[in-house]
Amino acid sequence: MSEIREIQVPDIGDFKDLPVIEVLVKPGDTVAVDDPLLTLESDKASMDVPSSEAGVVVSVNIKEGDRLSQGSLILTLQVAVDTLPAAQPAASSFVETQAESGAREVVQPPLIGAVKPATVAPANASARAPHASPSVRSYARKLGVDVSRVQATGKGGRMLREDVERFVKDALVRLHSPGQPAGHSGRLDLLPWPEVDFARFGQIEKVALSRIKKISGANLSRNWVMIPHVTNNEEVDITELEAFRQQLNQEGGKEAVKYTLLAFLIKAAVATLKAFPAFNSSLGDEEGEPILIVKQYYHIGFAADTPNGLVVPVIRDVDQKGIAQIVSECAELARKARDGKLGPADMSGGTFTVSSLGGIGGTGFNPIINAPEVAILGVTRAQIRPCWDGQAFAPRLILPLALSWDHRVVDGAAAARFLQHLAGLLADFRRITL
Ligand code: CAO
Repeated sequence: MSEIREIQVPDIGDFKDLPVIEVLVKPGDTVAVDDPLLTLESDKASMDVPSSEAGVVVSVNIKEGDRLSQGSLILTLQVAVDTLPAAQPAASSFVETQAESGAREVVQPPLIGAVKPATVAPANASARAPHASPSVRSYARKLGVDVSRVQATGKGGRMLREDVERFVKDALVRLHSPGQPAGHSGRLDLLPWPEVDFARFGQIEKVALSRIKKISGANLSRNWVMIPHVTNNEEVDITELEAFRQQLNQEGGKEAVKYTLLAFLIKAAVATLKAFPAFNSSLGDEEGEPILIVKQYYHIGFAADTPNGLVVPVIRDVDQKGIAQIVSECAELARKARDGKLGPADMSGGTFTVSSLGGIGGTGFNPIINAPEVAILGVTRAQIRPCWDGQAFAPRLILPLALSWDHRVVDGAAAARFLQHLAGLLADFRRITL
């Protein structure tokens, strides 16, 4: 069974009337979910619009030079009804490829969420990011080639089948290059991934990864490999803060918000970022020289666990908001996250992330930095502990904190000071007003 579906331009943030600079499919082409259909160009960047469904192209309703906005009809697709993927928010299908200048520019959040990661252009790239037709992408997939690493030589930066083949040949030559002692080549020189026939050892079940898991997995791997992470740990006495939170919740009338620890953590994190601006920055590049881009706005992401995987919605301008507003925005974004309704705008622009596992448990973990941010705060479960007050042991509520930071941007002393400052605010929240 099949039916004809209309594929439209998904949520592309604030962009409108963007010109089509390339149409990548024609009637009769078979496309998979995420295969690029066309390329749009804004004044800052070019971006691929991938297919939200798999099928055979029946008609293409746009041509080069047309101007498109969210909702514009791109094409019609013959879709096999019984093999339809789970519905995804249209907003999740936006892919930005490369800034016009050739430098990489990320408008959408590159770590986690329903947004496809931006393609990483090689550091010295001066040409456009490659575009590959569905058949070339499928060929690359078959050979296990990551198309973002292939140098495209076709017209208009288009990737050819030959480009994929050359990439594979070069990789093989490098693998067998003589005179290069293992581990001294500057490359990772990793062993191939073990291939095991698991079914030989017992019963197995194959489960497809959700779209969010595929995207976040790719981003987390990149961040883990490319960022020199260090994690500092701290414990903070939040006995008074918890009593204050409970009091606020007891005072609340019918319409009152439920004050969460997360909201206080986010507020205190922003006060600490103001005192240590390097933690609210991103590494950049200007004419080949590394620079630090220090942001003077405070948009805080928080990790939210959903049935389909991890997403990071962002609360904007936290420095201008009170705890009650942060609480309601967290609740609304967490609800949208669980319902799979977060759009790119809900997940972009973050400057720092808080990942709280406190509601679940644990005594500590090392969170992975949400690039291009440079630090992330991990929080686990607060526990009552006997603490020495100078005369006796007293029961105190102790909260474990973990701060992972990018060692290219900050150092251990700065991280220790950051955590001390944060702990001081959480231990006595009145200090946030100072
Ligand atoms: N210590 C002790 N108790 C805590 C706590 C902490 N650090 N943090 C929360 N709690 C308590 C809350 O007070 C609440 O209890 P009450 O209902 O009695 O008040 C309960 O745990 C549930 O809290 P919650 O975690 O569900 O709610 P939240 O507002 O604190 O967090 C959210 C919301 C979205 C952060 C959370 O639902 C979530 O998704 N957490 C997982 C994040 C995650 O996966 N991080 C890992 C990323 S790396 O893979």
